[in-house]
Order: sequence, then structure tokens, then C-alpha cells
Amino acid sequence: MAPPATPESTPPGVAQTGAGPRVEAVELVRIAIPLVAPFRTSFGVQTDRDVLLVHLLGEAGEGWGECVAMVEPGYSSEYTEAAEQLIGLYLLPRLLARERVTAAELGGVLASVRGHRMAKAALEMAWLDLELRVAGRSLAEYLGAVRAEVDCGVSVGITDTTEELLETVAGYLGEGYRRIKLKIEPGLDIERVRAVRERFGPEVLLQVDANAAYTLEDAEHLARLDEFGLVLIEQPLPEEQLLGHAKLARRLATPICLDESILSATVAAEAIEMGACSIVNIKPGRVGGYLEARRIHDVCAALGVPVWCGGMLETGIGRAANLALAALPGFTLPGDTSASDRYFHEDITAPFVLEAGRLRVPTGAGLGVEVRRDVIDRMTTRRSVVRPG
Ligand code: OSB
Ligand code: MG
Repeated sequence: MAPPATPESTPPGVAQTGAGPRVEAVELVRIAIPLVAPFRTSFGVQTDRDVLLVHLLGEAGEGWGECVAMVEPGYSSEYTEAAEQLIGLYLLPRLLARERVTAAELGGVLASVRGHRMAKAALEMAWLDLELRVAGRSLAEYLGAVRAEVDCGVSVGITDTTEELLETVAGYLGEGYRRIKLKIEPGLDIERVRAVRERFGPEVLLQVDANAAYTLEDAEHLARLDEFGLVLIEQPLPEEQLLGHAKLARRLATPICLDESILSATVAAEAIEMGACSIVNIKPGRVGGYLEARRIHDVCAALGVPVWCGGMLETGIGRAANLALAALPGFTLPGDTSASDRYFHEDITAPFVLEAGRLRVPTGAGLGVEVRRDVIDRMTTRRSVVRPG
């Protein structure tokens, strides 16, 4: 039998053209949700999240999506306000012009808008939730999950002092996290890693994330990390520098993992082929959604490259979906899929609770979480509704 006409955008089991949910209204909700502690990276400090939520109201049910864009364009060029504007100006008009669109068709319909992957991913998540809720299927099953629970790591922000860092790491290890990731920047790197290694020993899975804070001239400096037996160094150089990462990789024993640079399955394949990375951080928001995330997983699996699920300080909505993805077979390293209480005192879904260093993958239909509308309403800073026609 001939393969489907567009195998890349229509995975098996998903309704084809003409099917898909009929969307009657799209509610865009902005919430302000405080973080339990300030989170400092090489690109800035965050004390709360300004999150854009997408709420689809269809004839057969509802669907929720979360946009992972940060309030400022520090991690990447996207930011919350721009995502909301783009969704209203360019994305929803394209989608709502059609009577029905399946989640699998959404990427194709939006392809004439370049970039803005986090904005597109938020819509895709909501579409998947609605479509799968109606079909009575979980996102995990739909994506091809093979695990009921996933190993969890935690991302530790840059602290003012080494003492504070050691206390924070001790707390997370005490809670059961299976891997520690330290945010680093020039000057707050070698000695911080040394201190954590010396205090907690060689058995702890330890890695670092530079968020593009270094240059190729820092190669010798970064090679000083080699003695600490790190699992990986994440995104040492700027997003565009694939060749730079390939050159750096030849000078480090520590494996390079890319985050910001990996924008699609095509980039992932090219980065791996040129030797820019040997491990990939998969963040669905960064790559335009869960379907592209799965394609990256497949490309990496075929090339024997381990992947793990990154995070963007998601609420319970995005966290649920990330756990479904992290349950795929190629996710062999613990991800930044931490428990709700690592981020928020109060989440907008039932909190995800760490059990022996793992989180359970939701099994309910769609994302598998009940959204707490009363909590969202209390946190809402702006709300608008878009209807077709
Ligand atoms: O680079 O992985 C990153 C948070 C916001 C933006 C970028 C990153 C991060 C994290 C935290 O490291 C991941 C998480 O726990 O959600
Ligand atoms: Mg990162």
C-alpha cells in the first residue's frame, strides 16, 4: 500500500483532512504566577512567570495549551506579548478560516508564517488536547509512550554564593531528584561545579547549562570542566553557531548537548552529522510543538543520540504534555521535568508530585489534567476571545 501523502504531518491514528474538531471560540488568557524562588540564568533573573494560555472551545469539548515563551526575549527571540499578538493577528485567522483542522494538519496550515515556534506550539497543544479528549485517547499513548513514569532531574539557577548553591542542591537531592543541572556563566562555573562535585560525590548525575554565554575563545576554559565527569554541557555557544559547537566538541571530553540551536528535526540531523552535539535537549515549545518534538526524537533514535526533555518553567498544563513526551523510548536521560512545587506554591492543575525521583505520566484523555479554572481566574491579568468568521 502507498504511504500517506504527507507522512511527516499526518502520524498514524490521527484524523485526516475534513475531520478534526470544530472550534467555536478561542480564549487567550494571560496569567501571572509567582515562582517559589527567583530563577537566575546567564540571560536574566525571573521571579514570576507571565504565561499565555490558549483555551479552545469546540462543539465536542475543550482543549488547553500553554505558550512557553518567557516575558522577555532573553532565552530566544520569542516573548509572551509577541506570541499573543502573533496568534491573534496571523495564526488564528489561518486556522479559523477552515471549518475543521486536525492537530496533525496545523503545522502545514501555519507554515506560511516563519518562525514563532512557541506561539505555534501553544496552539498545537490545545488542538491536541481537544482532539484527543474527544477521541478518548491520552497524549502519551498517541505519541508512543513506553513508560508509565519518568526519571526527573532539576535545573538549579545561579546563586549569589557557593554556600547557597550547596544548600539548594542538598535540598533537591534530599527530595529524590535523579540528576542535577547547574546553570553556569563565565566566572560562575568551574569552582561552582568543583564545589558541588566535592560535596556530593562522583555518583551524582551532574550537568551544566550555559544558555549560550560563552565563545569559542573559551574552549580552554571550558575544558577545565572535563575533570568533573559531567553528563553533558548544554548550549555553551550562541544559537546560530553549529560549526562553532562542532569545533568546541573536538576540544572537550564533556559531551555537548544543544538546546537553543535545535529548532527542528532537520537542524537536529544536521547538527549531529557535523558533530555539533552528541546529546539533544528536546523542548516542544522551542521546535513548534509535540509532533516536531517527536520527529526529533525519531531522528535522534535512528542516529543513536540520547535525548531528554527540557523545560521552560511550565505550569501543570505544559508539564503534563512534557511528561507524555518524556515517556518515549529514546528519552534515556532524566529531564527538566521537575515537580510542581519546584516552581510554584500553587499550580493551575493538580500538582505533579515527585515519587522516588519520578513523575507519573498522565493517562487521562488529552493532556490528562483537569485545569483549575478558579485558580486561573485569580491569576488572570488579561483575557480575550476570538471567534471564527
Ligand atoms: O535553558 O533549559 C533552559 C528555564 C527557562 C528557560 C530556559 C531553560 C530553563 C531551565 C529550567 O533550565 C527548566 C525547567 O525546570 O523547566
Ligand atoms: Mg537549556
